[in-house]
Amino acid sequence: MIRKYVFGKMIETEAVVLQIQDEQLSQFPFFSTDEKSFSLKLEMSDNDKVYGLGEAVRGINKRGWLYKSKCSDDPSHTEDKNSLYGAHNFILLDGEVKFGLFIDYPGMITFDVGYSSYRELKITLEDFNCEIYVIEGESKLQIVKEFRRLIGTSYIAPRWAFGYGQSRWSYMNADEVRAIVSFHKENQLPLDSVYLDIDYMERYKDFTINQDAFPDFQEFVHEMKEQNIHLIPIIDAGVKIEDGYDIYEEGIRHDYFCKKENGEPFVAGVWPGRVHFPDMLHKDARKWFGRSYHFLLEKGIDGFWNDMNEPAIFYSEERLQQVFLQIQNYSNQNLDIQSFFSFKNLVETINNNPEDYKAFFHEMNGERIRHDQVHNLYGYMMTRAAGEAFLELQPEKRILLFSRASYIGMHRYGGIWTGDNMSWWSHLKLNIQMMPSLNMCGFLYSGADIGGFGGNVTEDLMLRWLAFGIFTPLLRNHSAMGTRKQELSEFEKLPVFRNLLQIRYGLLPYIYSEYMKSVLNHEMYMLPLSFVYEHDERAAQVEDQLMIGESIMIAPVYEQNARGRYVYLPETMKLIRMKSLLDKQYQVLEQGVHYLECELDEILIFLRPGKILPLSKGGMNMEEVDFNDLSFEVFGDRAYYKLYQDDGISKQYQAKEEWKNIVYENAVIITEK
Ligand code: MIG
Repeated sequence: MIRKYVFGKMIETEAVVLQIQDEQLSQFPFFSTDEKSFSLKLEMSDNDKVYGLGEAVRGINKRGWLYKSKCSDDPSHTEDKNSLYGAHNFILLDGEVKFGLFIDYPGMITFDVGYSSYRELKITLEDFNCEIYVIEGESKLQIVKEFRRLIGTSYIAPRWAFGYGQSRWSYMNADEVRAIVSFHKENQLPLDSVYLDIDYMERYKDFTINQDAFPDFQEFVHEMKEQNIHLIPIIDAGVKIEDGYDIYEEGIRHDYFCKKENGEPFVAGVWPGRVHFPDMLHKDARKWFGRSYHFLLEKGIDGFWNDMNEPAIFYSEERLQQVFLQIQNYSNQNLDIQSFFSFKNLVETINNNPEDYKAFFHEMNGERIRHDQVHNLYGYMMTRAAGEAFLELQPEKRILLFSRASYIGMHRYGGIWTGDNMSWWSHLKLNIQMMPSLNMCGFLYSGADIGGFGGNVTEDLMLRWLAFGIFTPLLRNHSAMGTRKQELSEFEKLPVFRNLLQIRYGLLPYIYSEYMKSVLNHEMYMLPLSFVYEHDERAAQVEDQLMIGESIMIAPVYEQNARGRYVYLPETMKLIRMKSLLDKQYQVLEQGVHYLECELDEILIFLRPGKILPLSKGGMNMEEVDFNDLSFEVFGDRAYYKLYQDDGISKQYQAKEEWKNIVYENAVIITEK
């Protein structure tokens, strides 16, 4: 059951797709509301758990910390932070009362989830112009399902986007890309896509190509396609200010950029130096920006990643000038502790400065709105711009699209990647813990930079991260300039990497089927154990194992030098220990806790009783995977699976009646329509 409460007058976000009748505010359930401090309060019992918040730091159960919904360009995802790139205002309280809460509000929200006081959940907004949905249901999964129905069907990626993607900031020219592709071919390492970071552009200008690096880009895209490789270029939010640059000139001509108070376009510094921000919240500007992707689509490009769309601001022109002026006051001075730190602070607070987000404006449906009030919509609307344009330009085809910044609602247009993590073991764990929360909020096509973006990876970390990554829909190895290289060619244990990737391609019929079913049924593809074993208190304590779809559980190793780990089984399961698609060992394990060895070259998959895991024979890319030539892992005398299949690229999704029934009985598999 979904109930809607309207406080004041919300700035439209279009996060919700269902029409729901408003309820009386005086009947607002569970919480006490305080109109003066713009807050909602609820007393929790000691054992209450709080799930959700999508892209956020810390564990699966969010209790005990303070989170802020505020899309932030912050590459340091440490435990002490309160915000990451996304703003996902959905929480689920699981305790004596059980309900979901979605706060539709485009400004900043603070979720104090038992941080100030362990027993109190306090949610504070900047004003009380919002719409709040309270969702009740029988189980956590039921609540999530209702919520997802409310916000509409998640984005569906093309099937090839479930293959392995290789990325780095940046491959500087076509030959560097060719070298990766041939390395993968020569070494039988599967590969479906190579990502192009900012250097493919001409001096970081959106919708341009660096002609020296990629002399005939269209021909190159074609050459890669012949080898079944998709090139995925990045698009940045800021548009370079430069006379003669068509995108800049069009934006100025039509008045499509965000403005300062005085009506002039706002100037920020990002990659290309001075830029303007397209007003993604302005309908016509959005249409224009989206259509600009045509420049790459027409060259055969079929996937994009949208970056820097919090939007990230290195500096604003005004602030920069002020800082230069103020800094002069410090020269020739004897800097004592105070003056030294204020001097240092001047430069350190120059990027993403909160004041700058108050210095520019949007035009939404004829109304002028200050950016900070709608901050969390910017990345969403940039991605929506692209998504809507794709519908118009290539209506029949699925285009890969994911974004860094996001808000709920964006999940209908694209996926997300979780931004600039580090090559740290703790960030592998964060990746594991964040995935189910993202799924709750509708971001099913998502993943982290595998191996870590910043910092230097080691072979064991890469192996363990990949061993988890092969279960995430977006499977991309990405790393930053200046870090140790982390292409697979850099490592010694190539055969192990080959096997891990082969296992991914073997699992694809299952992964894709479960992903599609989750999208179409408004369910989760990666779940906390407690969402499947609803009343198992022990399962609710497990923060480092996940259910993947309906048949399996995983328990990744995420600690340095660990050669195994403790695993909790909520019920008897069949362990499939895989070294490769052909090397599998089985063991039935009773319900309870087990210590299991897991070497660097092994994947542990736990198959539930009565369930089936379909496997393909693998392949070097998605084209080579035969989705009809399947084998089946089965646990129990009778087992059952519903298999979803389609062509992976058109929008002719398979209707539920057509999903295949796979039945195992009397020691044989029967597949029926
Ligand atoms: O300020 O385009 O998160 O994936 O490689 C860094 C360069 C800008 C941030 C993205 C990262 C990308 C990088 N970008």
